[in-house]
Amino acid sequence: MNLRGLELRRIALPLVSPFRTSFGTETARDVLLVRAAGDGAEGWGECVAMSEPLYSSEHVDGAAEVIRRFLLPEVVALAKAGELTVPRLESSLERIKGHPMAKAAVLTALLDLSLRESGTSFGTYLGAVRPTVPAGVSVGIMSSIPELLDAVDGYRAQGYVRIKLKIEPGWDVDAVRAVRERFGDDLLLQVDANTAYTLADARHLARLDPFDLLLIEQPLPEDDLRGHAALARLIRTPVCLDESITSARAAADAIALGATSVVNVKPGRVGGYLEARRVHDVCAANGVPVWCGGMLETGLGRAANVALAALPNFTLPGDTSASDRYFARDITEPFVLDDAGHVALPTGPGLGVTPDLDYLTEITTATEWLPL
Ligand code: OSB
Ligand code: MG
Repeated sequence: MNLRGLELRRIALPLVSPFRTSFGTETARDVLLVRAAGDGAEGWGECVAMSEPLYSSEHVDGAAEVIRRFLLPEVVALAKAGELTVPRLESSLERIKGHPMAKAAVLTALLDLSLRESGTSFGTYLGAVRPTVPAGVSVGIMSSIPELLDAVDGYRAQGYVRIKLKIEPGWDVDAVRAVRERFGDDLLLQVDANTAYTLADARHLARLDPFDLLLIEQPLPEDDLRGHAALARLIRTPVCLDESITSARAAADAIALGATSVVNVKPGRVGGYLEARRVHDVCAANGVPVWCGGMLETGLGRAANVALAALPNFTLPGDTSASDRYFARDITEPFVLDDAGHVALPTGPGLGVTPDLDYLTEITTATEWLPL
């Protein structure tokens, strides 16, 4: 890999509708993109940190600062030694604590560059076993039940094979009951609390038991593995962890404790696609199914996620929705749902999609060139 430098590019991309979770409302994506410039080829990595540290401790300004100040020197040192490969960089970055989303963005840009150079697709590199993956959709908290039912109805009409409802205290049992009653028992349905409850809510959360949910995602705080294990013994709905799973080791720990029986895999949260694959592997070895989460990615991040979601132990539909669920216009060729409610893996080298540079220029709010 012959790297000339990294470009940090910040873009502002409006969402088609506000996305409300228990931690806040998002109306536009504020995305940091990393472009790895080689000789001829280039690679892209999307940083999934949000503007504010409300999902996890990272945020976009912080990620940019960490990349320029702490990650770039590691890249430079390996490049100068003629030893720059993605696996080596991943281990060099271990000495920098935390900041998995910043690391994932840099590692993904370099992985994309090296795969484009070798003519290998992300799917082939990661070990994909299917050409398409089933798509679910994450439905935000709404201001009324009729509004929620309309939204779910619309997504079902588009072909989404699984619905995930965002929940919080005051928007949980009634919302789930309404969706179950309206759309029937066959609908694949799950909920995501983004840490909004405590173990004291166990009896309340047990009221979701009759609705046969696939899972409840991250009901309790990120660092409360013991609480999740206790909750899992008090409710019938399977507990799935998102925020808590920060590495393959964390996944192994959570499984051993009985804190999770399904795992949401998000590459940004665990520091990139190599670690995401290890999370997949450790879950597979323990008989724990996984699915691919999302962070409202553009087509660049989505391309890599869809490739990951084609690994064998991704047995549940992911939050790998079509581009138009998020954006009126994506920055790459759009991802679309096929007749079966699946999204196809790009087949070209690397991510297999390219950003539209004219459109990118239009929505860019800042760029910074970091030469090697
Ligand atoms: O918890 O899964 C989450 C979006 C942003 C931050 C956290 C989460 C989400 C989603 C949306 O649920 C998933 C998507 O469609 O990208
Ligand atoms: Mg989640």
